Amino acid sequence: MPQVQVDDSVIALARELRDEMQQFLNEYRFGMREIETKLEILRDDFEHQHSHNPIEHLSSRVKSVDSMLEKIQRRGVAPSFDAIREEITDIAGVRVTCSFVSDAYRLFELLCGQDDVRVLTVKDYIADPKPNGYKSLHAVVEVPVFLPRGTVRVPVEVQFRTIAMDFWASLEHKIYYKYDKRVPQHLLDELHEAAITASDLDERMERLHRQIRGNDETPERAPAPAPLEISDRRGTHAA
Ligand code: 0O2
Repeated sequence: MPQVQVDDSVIALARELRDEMQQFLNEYRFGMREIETKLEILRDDFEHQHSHNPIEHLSSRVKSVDSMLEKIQRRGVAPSFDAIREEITDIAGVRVTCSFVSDAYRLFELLCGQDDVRVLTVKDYIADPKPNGYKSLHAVVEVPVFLPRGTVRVPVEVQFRTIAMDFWASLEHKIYYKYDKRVPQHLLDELHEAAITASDLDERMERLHRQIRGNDETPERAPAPAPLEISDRRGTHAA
């Protein structure tokens, strides 16, 4: 193996890069925390007002450096922090797992309607599932983070889904990686069927829930979302 000479200047450069990377990732961590707090407040208030907790589970993550590098390469993004900031909008991610489809849309509207939240893109894979059956409502939102050196606006990808959609997505993800992205057709078919079953279960559970609460005039399908209106109102676009 070739020997690499490491002198003081190389070490100083490595430290500088490490510090810059830490600061870069910290901004995403802070943005993620702002969104989590907003969602926790909505959950607590909702529970107090309506005796119903719309959030089953909240989780968050900052993308791993490996996964970030893979996306940078795949998308041909220039290797600068500014370019990455501009192009990769899912470095900070929050996942909101709800009991019912209507809760997912309600939380989406309540979060995206807040004055300091700017909606960048919306992808409604609940209304329009991916061909493999994947369902979730994705929104990339920008929140201000107030730091001693000034305010930075941080994009955070928020995924809203039900427990059934989450169960499906986590199994699909495991299968996808187990087969190194080359999943046999019979498993793909089964996954697709399972996605339909999960969707049926969501509808039945929501119907039952409304009957129990004395409100059974629900349409067969969960109410349609209004992401376009929200995006339009804010002068942004829906993807
Ligand atoms: P992780 O580990 O969750 O971060 P991309 O595919 O990322 O280049 P884009 O437009 O950013 O393009 O993707 P999109 O459609 O908004 O979806 C991004 C995230 O949604 C994924 O993140 C997954 O979390 C989830 N997702 C999207 N499609 C599927 C799917 O078919 N199956 C499952 N299980 N999850 C999906 P990452 O970065 O892949 O992973």
